[in-house]
Order: sequence, then structure tokens, then C-alpha cells
Amino acid sequence: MKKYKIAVIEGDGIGHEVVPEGIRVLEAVARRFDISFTWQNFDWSCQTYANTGRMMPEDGLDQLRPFDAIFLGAVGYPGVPDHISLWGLLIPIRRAFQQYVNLRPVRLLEGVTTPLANRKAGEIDFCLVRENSEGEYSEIGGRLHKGTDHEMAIQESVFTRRGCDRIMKYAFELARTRKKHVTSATKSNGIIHTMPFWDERFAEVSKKYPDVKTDQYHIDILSAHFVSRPDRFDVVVGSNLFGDILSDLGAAVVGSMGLAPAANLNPEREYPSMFEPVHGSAPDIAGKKISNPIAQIWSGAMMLDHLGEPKAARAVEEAIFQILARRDPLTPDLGGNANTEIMGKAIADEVSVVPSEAR
Ligand code: GGG
Repeated sequence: MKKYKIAVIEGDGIGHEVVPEGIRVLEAVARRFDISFTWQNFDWSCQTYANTGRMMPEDGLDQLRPFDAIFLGAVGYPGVPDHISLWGLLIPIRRAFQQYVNLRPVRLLEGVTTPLANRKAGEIDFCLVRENSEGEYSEIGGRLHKGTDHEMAIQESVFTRRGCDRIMKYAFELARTRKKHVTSATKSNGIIHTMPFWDERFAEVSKKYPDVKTDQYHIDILSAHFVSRPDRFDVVVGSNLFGDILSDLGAAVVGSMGLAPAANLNPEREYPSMFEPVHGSAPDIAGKKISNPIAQIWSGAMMLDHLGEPKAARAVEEAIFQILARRDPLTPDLGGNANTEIMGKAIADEVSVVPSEAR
């Protein structure tokens, strides 16, 4: 029996609702595939910040280091400024553990209604590869003349050759397992230093992958293509901010934020990787127990893949696909009236009977 130690951070808002459903499904698949999970909860959140002045303890990263993976819900809640909650928990974990890949699949599934006209299941199927450790998410900068008419803020972006090359290499390697096509998100017409550098690195890295087709679009028209021609993409690589924005747009075009999973990967496996839905804590529906747990559950499937359990991962994905295709149960974001727990239980039941082959 394979044994895995998983650190669990439910975080804030609907994180408390979707994470238990993710664990329910992972426990169900573990029973089928002779896997054993040990879950350790870390109560790190905006509530913790309100109580202690910190999102996580000073030695929080040391506490997480020995785990095989981190299963995270959502971070951020009204009352704590978003930059405090993000830079106090999520971003330090991504950086300290060199989780420089943020992998976010975008798939239109059978049974899900897309806001795009005339698009069928299977027509939209691509992966966003978001740079996750530098770029526009930078602490470099500051404010001057606070509170005066001359007040100013400066924020520096950081693009390194190492950072660009390693995320692009990951995108190309991924494309080789798919349709062999990488699209780069750029803005080198307006952003005069970092984006031409990004383009140069993309051209250079692509030389090592002559079998992979490439193209690049400025972020503005690329966003338009996500809506008008989403079928043209296979792997899309973008900087930290561009990748973040594109992933919410991707989730919207395939039907719901509640369906978008993500993996923060340390490909070298020197540190634990972290698995979380793309969505945030959704304060507007938190506590109503109507949030869709699928993004969290699917992130659990990505965790299984990373742990080296592909059959279990395929079973979880297949269970999600079957339930959605059947359209029963559905949470309100998908047009149904099932609650979070009903959806989680349905997928957990399905996981023990579905095939575990890729499709
Ligand atoms: N599921 C994690 C979460 O709460 N994400 C919300 C968010 O705003 N994340 C910012 C980011 O991924 O950069």
C-alpha cells in the first residue's frame, strides 16, 4: 500500500466547504487503489490573521516541508486586505517551495453549458501554464510621499532568463504529450523591456522543440481568441499575471469557476507541490453550502497524478465527467440545486465504479 502525508489548508470562505468534499473523494479512490492518506489540517486563514496578526506561524513553511503534497482551498476574506492574505500564505508557499509551474487545465465537458454559442464538449481542451514565481508578482517597489498630493507607487516586474526558460521548457514538454502546439501570451508592443525579453526567450527555447508548433499573441487579442476561437489552443504559456487572468477567463468559457482545477508544481520534486482550485473564497456564497466542489476534487486528481497514481487520478476525473454528463446532481452554478455535500458524495460514489483509463 502506498502511503501519502498531505497537509490540508482549508483557508477561507468556501474553502471550508469544498476541501472536505475533495478529501471525501480522495478517500474513496484510495480505498479502490490501495492508497492510504494521512491528512493534517492547518488552520491558517484570515481568521488566524485576525487572531494572531499572521496568516501562518513564523515556522509555517518548515511545518509544511515534510509533507508529500499540500491540498489548499481558498485564501482571502473581507476584513483582511487581499494583498495581506495572499502574501502571507499562498505566495510564500509557492516561492519557498519553488512551485514555479501553475498548471490550469481548461476543458469543456459534456453536460456543461458554455456561455459561448455553438461550442460542443471536447472542442475546448487546452492547458494554461502560468509562471508562478516571479513576473508581475514582485515585492520590489514602494511608495513615496504617502498621504500627500505627490504620493506615488512603483511596482517592478521581474523576468529572469532562468524563470522564463524553465516555465517555457515545461510548456513545451507538456505540449509533446498533447497536440504539440504552444501559444505564448505576450504584450511586447506596450511593455517595452520585460515582454520583448519574454519573446526572445520563447524564440530561443522553442528552437529545442522543432516538432512543436508555436505562435504568440498580445494578451488583448489572445483574450478575444479565448472567446471567439478557443478550439485553436493546446498549451498556452504566460507570465504570472497574464496566466492568472487567462485562467479565470478560461474557466468562464468552459462554464464555471467551480470547474477549474490547478496545480502549483515543483517539477524537480525537491519540495511539496500544492493543489488548489483556481477560484477564491467566494464570500458572496460562503456559508450557504452551495459551492461547487468539482474544482477542488479535480485538483485532487492532479495531486494523484503528481504523486504517481495516474489510474486513481483518471478514476476521479472520470467520476466528475460522468456526473456532469448525467447532469445529476448539479450545484447552482451549473443550473442545479444540489448542495456541496450532495455533489461531493455523488462523485465519491461514482469513483468506485468508473473506468480508470484515460480518455
Ligand atoms: N484557490 C486559491 C485562492 O484562493 N486563489 C485566489 C487568488 O486570488 N489567487 C491569486 C493567485 O492565484 O495569484
